[in-house]
Amino acid sequence: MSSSLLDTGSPRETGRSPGVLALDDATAAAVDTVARALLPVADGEVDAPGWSAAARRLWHELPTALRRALADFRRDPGPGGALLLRGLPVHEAGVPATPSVSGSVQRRATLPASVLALVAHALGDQIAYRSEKSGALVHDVVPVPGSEEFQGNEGSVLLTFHNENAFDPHRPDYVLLFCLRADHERVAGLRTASIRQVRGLLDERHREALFRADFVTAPPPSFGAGRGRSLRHAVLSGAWDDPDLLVDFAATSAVTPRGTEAMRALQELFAAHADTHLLVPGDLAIVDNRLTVHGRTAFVPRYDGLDRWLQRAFVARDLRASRARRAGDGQVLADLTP
Ligand SMILES: O=C(O)CCC(=O)C(=O)O
Ligand SMILES: [Fe+2]
Repeated sequence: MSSSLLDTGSPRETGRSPGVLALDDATAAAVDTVARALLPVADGEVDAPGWSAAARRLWHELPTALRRALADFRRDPGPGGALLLRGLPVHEAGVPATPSVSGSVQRRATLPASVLALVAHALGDQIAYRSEKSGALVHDVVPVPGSEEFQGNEGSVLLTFHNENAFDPHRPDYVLLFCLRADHERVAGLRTASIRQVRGLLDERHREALFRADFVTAPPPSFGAGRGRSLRHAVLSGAWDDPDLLVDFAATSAVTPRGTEAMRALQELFAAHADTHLLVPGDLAIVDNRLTVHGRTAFVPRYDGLDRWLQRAFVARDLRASRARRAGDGQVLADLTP
């Protein structure tokens, strides 16, 4: 199979694997109230320690149905390894023009940033990386003029499947993607594919090859070029019948021919069994980055202020594990030292 056939993202919404929680109006209104209580804290500075500290306390005030769904997902992310929350408050009429500059982030508290922080703290601790998007906790995922072909979230061509920050031993456990605005043509699909969806379909010899430490992974372009690559690692690890997954099809390469063949087989299975989510405003997708890769189908930006706009946050389940990389026990991880 040619590589162009491997990864043709379908613009149709597919799949039923991820859990979905659609909030009713009363539940959404209750979330709105809690999110608004967070807005003025720490003078509305999202990256101030006081803001996250408040989010860590306030998420307990979220409606029970939402907290229960998040606790269940945290314990067992299900076959699809992703959870889609629908109907969260974004108040579309008040959403400003979609930014279009490279590296765009949200440092001032907004309603979507508050919702992200509350959901993040229900799952763990919100983290960021010093070298990515200037270390901010809330990232804009928007198309950027001139970056159309970029294999990163500023591009608009097909974005191949990846575990987020796969090269980093302290990669996030969860990636949160909150939709403020869909693309004009409603064809940009967030795609998710979990190893649980395809593990039973992998040939035994491919599975065995993927369990070997025969792979290396380079940092993504969002970290800037030339930051070296990971130590050799396995793509599958842990339980033979329910493994963890670590791969980025744009950045991981095998050091053996059988590894290359096995990665290709895995990529074909993901392409065939992925779930595609055409996110609309108020949808928040939570991807379990230990089991699930994600990507995005292509779309055509217009750069008219009404382009697709997601806001993104990362979560670590065990913040302590990265303490040596976090000055002052903050939430921003320093670069990996070579
Ligand atoms: O644009 C998307 O739907 C996903 C982009 C992505 O992979 C990311 O922001 O981590
Ligand atoms: Fe990503």
